[in-house]
Amino acid sequence: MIHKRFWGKDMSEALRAVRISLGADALIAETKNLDRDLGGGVEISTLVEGEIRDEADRDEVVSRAQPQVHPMDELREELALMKSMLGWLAPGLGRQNKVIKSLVNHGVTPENISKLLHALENAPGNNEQERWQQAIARQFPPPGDIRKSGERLALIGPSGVGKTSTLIKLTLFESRRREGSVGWVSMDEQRINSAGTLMTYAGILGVRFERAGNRSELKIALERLSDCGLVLVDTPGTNPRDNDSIKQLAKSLHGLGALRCALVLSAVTNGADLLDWVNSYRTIGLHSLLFTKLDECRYLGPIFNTALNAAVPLSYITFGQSPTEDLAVAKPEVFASLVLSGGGCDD
Ligand SMILES: Nc1nc2c(ncn2[C@@H]2O[C@H](COP(=O)(O)OP(=O)(O)OP(=O)(O)O)[C@@H](O)[C@H]2O)c(=O)[nH]1
Ligand SMILES: [Mg+2]
Repeated sequence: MIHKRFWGKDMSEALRAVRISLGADALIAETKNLDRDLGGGVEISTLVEGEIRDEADRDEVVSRAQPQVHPMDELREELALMKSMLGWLAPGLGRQNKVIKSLVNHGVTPENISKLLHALENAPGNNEQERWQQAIARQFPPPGDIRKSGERLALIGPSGVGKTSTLIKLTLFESRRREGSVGWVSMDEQRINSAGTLMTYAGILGVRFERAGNRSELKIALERLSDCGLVLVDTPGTNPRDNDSIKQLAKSLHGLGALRCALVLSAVTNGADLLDWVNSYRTIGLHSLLFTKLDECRYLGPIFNTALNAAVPLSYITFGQSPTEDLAVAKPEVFASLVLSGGGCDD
């Protein structure tokens, strides 16, 4: 390794000289502000692999005469410089820190990254990976999956997010974990096909089936299914921005004993809408959040941020169209490993 020095009239110019000569991965050993009687400006010492052949190998002075640069190239160059400077000022935030890079790539907000860095300080673990895993997992509330007995759960949410498919997946998943019969109530009466399809599935799976168009019919349906260990209620899709339809749904579900609500949201939704929608449905009383379509989405930042900021337990995630395989309990560790793995966006 040899030391090679670069000068510029200021830090940007000196760093630009380093980048042009050695590339973005140059190892910066030291920077100095030079006294005026030494010519002023900034000197950067770098470490370079190789041997000294002549003095030109050792020192490089930036030419003050800059060629004409296109504004976009200048902007790109400025960004690259800022990146180099950040890497130098805070080596932990540089490219070497794969975890932060992965979180940034996924779209986790700076506020949440900062929360995680804070949690990392006290996180247990035998290595960096385990400590990150713990720091992330600890940010989530315990999973709000279905109770072992007597659960009555309504799946609510915007249209097309996967409420009905998830109800079928949940039944198959939970049937493996519990004894006793399962009942379904379809409130999706406006669309005959939807309730009809569900009734067909109920026949195939041996699930008790009821329909309900309003609150009093739902009350009766729940009473009829009172001997079922698990009852799932399918609701029609609502527009999260339409307060009236949300109020209507709240009226239908309110005050029905043990009935709880899971808000179903598609992972393929931008973060701002996700948080907005959680707040719209909050008036109904949310027991948990359930994210669907993880298989369709590459960037998990939006659901990660929502899960962290909404302060509502997560219950399940779905990640495909197979009713038998594509659902899992949303354990905090699962989220941690999904964002730590880079989610395929490391490149
Ligand atoms: N790729 C993928 N598709 C899914 C997933 N979950 C549901 N879908 C698909 O999403 C589409 C809509 O699913 P539904 O279950 O009908 O959605 P919904 O919320 O009941 O719709 P509405 O009743 O119209 O509000 C269907 O084509 C499902 O197969 C998932 O996890 N991954
Ligand atoms: Mg449906």
